[in-house]
Amino acid sequence: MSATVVLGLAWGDEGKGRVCDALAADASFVSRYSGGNNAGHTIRVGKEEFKVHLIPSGMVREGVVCTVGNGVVVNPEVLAEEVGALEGRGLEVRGRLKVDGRSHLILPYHIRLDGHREKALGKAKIGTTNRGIGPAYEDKVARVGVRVQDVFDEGILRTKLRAALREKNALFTSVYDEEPFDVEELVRYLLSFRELLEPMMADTGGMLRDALERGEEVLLEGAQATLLDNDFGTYPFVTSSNPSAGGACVGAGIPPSALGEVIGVTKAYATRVGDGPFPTELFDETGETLRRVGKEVGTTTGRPRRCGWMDLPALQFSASLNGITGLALTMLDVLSSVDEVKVCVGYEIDGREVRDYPLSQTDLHHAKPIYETFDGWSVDVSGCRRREDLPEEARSFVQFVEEGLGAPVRMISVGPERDQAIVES
Ligand code: 2SA
Ligand code: MG
Repeated sequence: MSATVVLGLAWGDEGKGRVCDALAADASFVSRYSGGNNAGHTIRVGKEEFKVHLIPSGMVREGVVCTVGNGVVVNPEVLAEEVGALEGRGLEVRGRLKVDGRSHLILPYHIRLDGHREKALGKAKIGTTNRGIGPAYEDKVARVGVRVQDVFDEGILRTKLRAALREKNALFTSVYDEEPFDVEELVRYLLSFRELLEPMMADTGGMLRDALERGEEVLLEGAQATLLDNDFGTYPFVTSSNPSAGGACVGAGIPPSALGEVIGVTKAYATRVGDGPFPTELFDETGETLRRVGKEVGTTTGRPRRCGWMDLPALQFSASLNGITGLALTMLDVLSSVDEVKVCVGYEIDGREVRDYPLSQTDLHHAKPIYETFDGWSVDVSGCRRREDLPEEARSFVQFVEEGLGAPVRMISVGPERDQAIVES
């Protein structure tokens, strides 16, 4: 047995929660390894819909232990809210949820800074979720972060908060003309989470390594996606962590040799929420249709998502970077709403024809997609459970994507319900 990573190949919201939920049936652990409550994972169980932002989506599977890895940034208020909300709906959460003692905390000053940064960027804003993600990771790298374990040592906590606020309070008061943060108030605030965190705090990487040693299946649940990766995404329009497969090992605390499968998830079209280049974005009726039929609204912020056609060179870059061993193609049913389906297979950049995803950000901003057009199928595919059940046009599209990305399709989603999927082994 080994660890399986489920990650997004584009800009997020590919339906990773859904794919994880299906794979969690065979797993004993599901772990988040990057990001924080900027994620929004939706899982449907019968008539019930669960939305989680911080807690791994494996929580809705009874018996699965969920871990929030060292690479995740944890807002303790959101943790408390999500635990309460899931327990309120009858799920057993506390006994099955572990949070790494090395995880960094998102504190109120991070959220305030996130807002100020965006305002200062003006038109060049990133379009963050305003959850304090970037500033929390900055503090981690700058070595002034506060970690989950610090909550259990009041002296250390005070010292660290003082260090974290030294420059920030000067900024808040002199540049933004705001009240400074009070260290003692923050100490009290954080101590109030001791009761919640104490039974949850663990060496989650150690737990996963032990489980792997025992031959159990571990699922690593990606958040955001490869093209939002701080190193490999459309920088600076990215998040501040590494959602790609390399980040899974560092953020979950397991060795690279433990990775077995890497499942890349992509929608049958493309969406992006937040700013940044998106060559295949549609500004017409078709884009509207995809947004309406696909219910493309941000799970965390409620922002309408930008919609467009699948960008194959971008996905090929992601597939290669992550070394995907399998593919999950989601929202195929949404394409039943359009007459023809397009896939970008290259770009025209300042008069040149280019087949590969560009390295240069300037090129990406200038890239005009070159499309391959497929006949639409315009019939309801939600009842299909085998690939043979799909209309021929849809089968050709799936095969084209599968061949283009060089990895076998493991799952095709054909509707929002848990069972509305074609599963291939
Ligand atoms: P941040 O907040 O610093 O991570 O924002 C940086 C960029 O990363 C994008 N980002 C996301 N993109 C898609 N989905 C995300 N999760 C939510 C969802 C988003 C929402 O599932 O719908 O509700 O708006 C997510 N999280 C971060 C973000 O848009 C910035 O471009
Ligand atoms: Mg999402």
